[in-house]
Amino acid sequence: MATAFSVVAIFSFAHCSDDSNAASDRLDAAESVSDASANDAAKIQTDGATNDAPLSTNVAFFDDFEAPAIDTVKWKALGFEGNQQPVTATATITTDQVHSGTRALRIQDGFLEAAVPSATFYGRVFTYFTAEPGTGHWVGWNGVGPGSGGGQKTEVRYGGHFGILEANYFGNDDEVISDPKGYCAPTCDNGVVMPIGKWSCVEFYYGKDEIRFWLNGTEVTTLHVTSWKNKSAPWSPAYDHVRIGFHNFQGDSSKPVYYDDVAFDSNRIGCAR
Ligand SMILES: [Ca+2]
Repeated sequence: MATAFSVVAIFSFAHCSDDSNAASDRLDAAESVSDASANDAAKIQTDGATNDAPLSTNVAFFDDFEAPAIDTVKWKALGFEGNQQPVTATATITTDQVHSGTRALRIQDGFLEAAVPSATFYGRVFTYFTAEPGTGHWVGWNGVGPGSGGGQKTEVRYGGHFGILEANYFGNDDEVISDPKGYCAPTCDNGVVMPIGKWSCVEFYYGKDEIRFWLNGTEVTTLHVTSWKNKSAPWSPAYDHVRIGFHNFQGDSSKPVYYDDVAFDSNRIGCAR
């Protein structure tokens, strides 16, 4: 198993499809982060379910998905990464799982894209993963800007790989793994896992040659990236759009992922509003 997660495997995703039991062997530390924040999220969810005041005020962009259809002024629905033409079926309004009110966003293998609120920006989403993403490479949250080649945009991505959260840079597919050992050598056992079957508060920051990530109010400091393994600054594009969604490059993308109470702003938003 250890050799399957070698540095060589980083550059050959085809070798990373071994969906072992690693996901069930997470560090206690990662679990405690999830548990602590889950309490906060559950409290907010309870408040939201009673149709109290909106969770977010005074932010540049906010959507609680309470309208009966996707707001096409705010959002454009896309297919999965690398297949970016509009695919409206990937994003629907649902009552299946809600964080606030009576409706939320349901994503099925694709992304919603919005214009960024400012050149550097923070995002806050509540998200509900219905299934363990497995050890394949998956993406959930992207800051995008013009690419050097004029084709697919430069995508600065947060998601997961090897069963734990990670950051990923496209076009060179550089990765930063949430395991403090980095690049999973020899294992990814110290990484931070995405909670499953519960609402989680995910926050991200896209700055100039800097990105940061928080899970349920606690920063995943191993995902604070200022320089990639194979690409030093300047590397950040002139961000023009932000995407939320889900796609698994090497695994099952058929399970829905839910979003609610999405906010973007030039200042950090936090999970409490
Ligand atoms: Ca809602």
